Amino acid sequence: MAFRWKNNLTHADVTPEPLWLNRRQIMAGLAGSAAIGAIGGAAFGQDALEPNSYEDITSYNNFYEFGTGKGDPAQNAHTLITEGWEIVVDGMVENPGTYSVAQLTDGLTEEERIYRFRCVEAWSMVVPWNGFELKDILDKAGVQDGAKYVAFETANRPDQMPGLRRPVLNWPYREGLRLDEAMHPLTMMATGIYGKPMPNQNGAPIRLVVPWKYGFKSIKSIVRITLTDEEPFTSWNDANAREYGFYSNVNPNKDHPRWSQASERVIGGGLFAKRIPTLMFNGYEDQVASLYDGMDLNTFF
Ligand SMILES: Nc1nc2c(c(=O)[nH]1)N[C@H]1C(S)=C(S)[C@@H](COP(=O)(O)O)O[C@H]1N2
Ligand SMILES: [Mo]
Repeated sequence: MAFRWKNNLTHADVTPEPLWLNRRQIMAGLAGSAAIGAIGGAAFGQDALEPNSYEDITSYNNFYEFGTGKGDPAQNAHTLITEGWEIVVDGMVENPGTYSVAQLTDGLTEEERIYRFRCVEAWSMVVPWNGFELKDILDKAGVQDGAKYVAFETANRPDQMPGLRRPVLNWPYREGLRLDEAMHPLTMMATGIYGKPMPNQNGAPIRLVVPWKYGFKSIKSIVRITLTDEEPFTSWNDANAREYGFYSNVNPNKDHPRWSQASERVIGGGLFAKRIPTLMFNGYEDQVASLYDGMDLNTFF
């Protein structure tokens, strides 16, 4: 029996979601505080979407170091040892070194933020991440004048990451941001979801979240952060430059060569999960469009 698509979208379905939500502030009745005001808070509260379930968020994702199937990370990532995790911070910084997650995040206040996080495969989820602004960490490191980009690298541990045995990508997984993107208040280093420690399959113990870019930009299980003055190597651009650019901004008007990016499937919606129109910059246009003023987003995709 053919399934007929029915347009049953409501206004709330297509309106940008809240930018991010700080539950402690809401509970304290302090909505509209400096933190929320800092990035606008325009849609705050009124069109809040329900977060996906913990189960959805942790059972359907990509982490190729544990296999290329959507269920592989949940099945295989338990072998990653996250105790004693260290991150090298180097390149154009005042305080290069090797830091534990605790040292790197010492004194920072953990926020709870809800993002609609989406991926290049055209699916989306609403995820209550917790963690810190990447900016907080970069400020601690002391970014030198002249640095223009931030490069990130995932752990490369063949004994703990069975997917590394196959040359699907040029390992280790690497990603990068322009410095102004990295310093944006929406860009975070996440250490958990739903207030619990980050599950391995989601990038324990610490991963990037860039809510206006496709999912693959948000690199997991980071072991190195390097400040540089040159555009960094990024794994998906290296694997297929025609399909994946350095910027990877969510742009419904720019089709991926093999599929439309105009709509997305909402995970958790069941067998006939509805598709919703994809929004420019994933709905964060007001907050981030100015970063790309004067750039042709069809060329810099
Ligand atoms: N190290 C690493 N990070 C990665 C990936 C990966 O394969 N390896 N996959 C990316 C892709 S394609 C997506 S869609 C997201 C999915 O994970 P999440 O649902 O936990 O955000 O992780 C991104 N980060
Ligand atoms: Mo993805």
